[in-house]
Amino acid sequence: MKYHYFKTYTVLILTFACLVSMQSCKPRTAQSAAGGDASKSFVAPGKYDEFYNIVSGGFNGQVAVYGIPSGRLFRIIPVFSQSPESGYGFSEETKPMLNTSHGFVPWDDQHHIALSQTKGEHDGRWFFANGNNTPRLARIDLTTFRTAEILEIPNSAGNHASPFITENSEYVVAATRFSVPLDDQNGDVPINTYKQNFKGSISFISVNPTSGEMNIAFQIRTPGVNFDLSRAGKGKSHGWFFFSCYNSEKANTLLEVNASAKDKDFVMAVNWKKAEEYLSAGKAKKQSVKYAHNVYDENTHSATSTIKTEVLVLDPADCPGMLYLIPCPKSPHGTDVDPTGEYIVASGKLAASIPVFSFTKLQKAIADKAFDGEYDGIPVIKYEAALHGEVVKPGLGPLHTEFDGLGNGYTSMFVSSEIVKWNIADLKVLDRVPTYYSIGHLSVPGGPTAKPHGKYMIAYNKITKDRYLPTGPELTQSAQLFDISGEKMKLLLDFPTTGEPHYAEAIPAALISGKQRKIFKIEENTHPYASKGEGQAKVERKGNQVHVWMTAIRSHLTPDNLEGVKLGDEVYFHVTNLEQDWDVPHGFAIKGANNAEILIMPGETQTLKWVADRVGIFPFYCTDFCSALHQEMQGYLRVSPVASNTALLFSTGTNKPAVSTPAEPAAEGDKK
Ligand code: K7E
Ligand code: CUA
Repeated sequence: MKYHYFKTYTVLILTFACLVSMQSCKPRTAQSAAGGDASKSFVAPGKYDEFYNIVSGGFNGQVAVYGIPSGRLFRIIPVFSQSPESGYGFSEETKPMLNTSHGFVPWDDQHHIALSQTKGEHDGRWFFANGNNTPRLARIDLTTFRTAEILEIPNSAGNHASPFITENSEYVVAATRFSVPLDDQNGDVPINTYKQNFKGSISFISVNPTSGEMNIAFQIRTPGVNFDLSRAGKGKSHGWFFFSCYNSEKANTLLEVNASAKDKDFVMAVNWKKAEEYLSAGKAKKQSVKYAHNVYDENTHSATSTIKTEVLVLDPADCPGMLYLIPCPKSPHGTDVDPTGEYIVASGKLAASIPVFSFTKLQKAIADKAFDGEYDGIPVIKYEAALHGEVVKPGLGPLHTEFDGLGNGYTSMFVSSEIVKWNIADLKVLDRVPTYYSIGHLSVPGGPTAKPHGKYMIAYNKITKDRYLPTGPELTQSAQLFDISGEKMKLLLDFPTTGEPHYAEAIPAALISGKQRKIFKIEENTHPYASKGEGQAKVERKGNQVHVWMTAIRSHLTPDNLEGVKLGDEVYFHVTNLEQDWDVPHGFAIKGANNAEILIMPGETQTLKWVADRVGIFPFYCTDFCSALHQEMQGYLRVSPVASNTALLFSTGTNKPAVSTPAEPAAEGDKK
């Protein structure tokens, strides 16, 4: 179990709750949950799912794609972690994607995703994904289902409140979970000087409307709180962002207790249109920082990593009217905005009710200066002045809320393991349904947009317990599909998931399925080591580097006999897949390689680096079962001692030299 924080409270609060009322403390077993209407989730063989479900991978650093309603797993997209399946992060071309100011970082903790939007609706172009640990933001292209770009976030430590997107994908935001000393300050300070030296940061990352390319437009320096989650305003609240923050106590130790001391933390309301005005008025200051910006090019089939050194920073002290704080009970986790943009729902993990704020009231409160003092110079709005109302006794441990577009909110309750449906206008609880067990995030297709698609709801649970066949100390992760088309929520299906899912979004398949990239055109391949035909296959030596221009086509590799490599040589296999048919990858692997295979799509070139660590014969082969003669798709590389005079030779189908020479005895020093 990964959420120790919650686990402690689970026991405490459940015990307490069971004493006070028996609500939701009935023992639930797999048996009592039987009766899911599986037929509604059945997708017949050969038929397609209605939605793609794009699901964060948590500590596996990847993103998984499932079909809804079937729950079938289609693909795991490598994002922040190396993937031996595709060679992502192992091939020479993709290694730069995982470069950071800390060097090569082949893993991250991936919590939230955000699908691109136009006019508040899904447009099916890209999705964005956060790396929590070494703060990064990725953009994934929905025509290739591949990571196209990764941007490191400076002045951040724990990129949790990220990525959240505006109505027209103007910005994705990335706010730091951990406040820390700024990157250009001496960070060698006593930890107990937190209150003086630690600062928060919110980054506004612009998205190029054509290419999707990301750029840190500006950052806002904030008090040293912990940012948790966020949503952009929409409709009438377009131009605003709402962030949940906790640890307004600014504790630096035992946060479990010390960050729960105050009755209320905050929702921070950010007027980003105002921030833009201050930016154009020249109010931002340049700060020296260091962060990596990595971009993958589909023509060179290679990523480049650029280190950037500057960021523009807005200080709230210079920018009145840009930030406001709304008090919010008990360590708020999710902050969600309803489809109209009028209501902001903030879920305090330890709160007994769910406050729903009104954007209209918030604007009035600001105009009337209905403030309750300041926090670090930022006006604190009177709680009641911004409050639409509270959902009373919704359940225990509210975390996240999604919407159906019919005026209802659906809130996940971690502690009482249920989803509660409530009406946004009158705040009445309409229905509740148990989840198995301890739900974290939930997803309604289109839930965060202005026009939810509704119909289904998926729960991503934190505890699996007895739902599946056991698999040793760690059980599979568990999602559950519900039908929300009627008044009552109905369980349809359990399906296991990979990694540890946090947030997910679902999008109608029709918005994506028709624009899939099928091949890379070989004539558009500008990789410097591409061979656009077998005639271009060759081998060249540069010092102790040997470059092999290799081609792959059903069912042979060219060249497939290679001699003249010497002990200690670095061999670069640049393999071009000459196929121009959909779904005909070839793979490449060689014995003793200290990395993974590479998997090369039609028309693409990818490079595997291999070091000759001993004298001998090394077979290599295609790893993807590509044809009836796939098992014949193989070759040999000969490694000779350093002092040998074996000539550099390569061939396919003929023997070069016609009569082979035996290897010279190994010279002293060649043996390993
Ligand atoms: Cu898992 Cu969104 Cu990181 Cu809540 S967070 S569950
Ligand atoms: Cu190519 Cu198997």
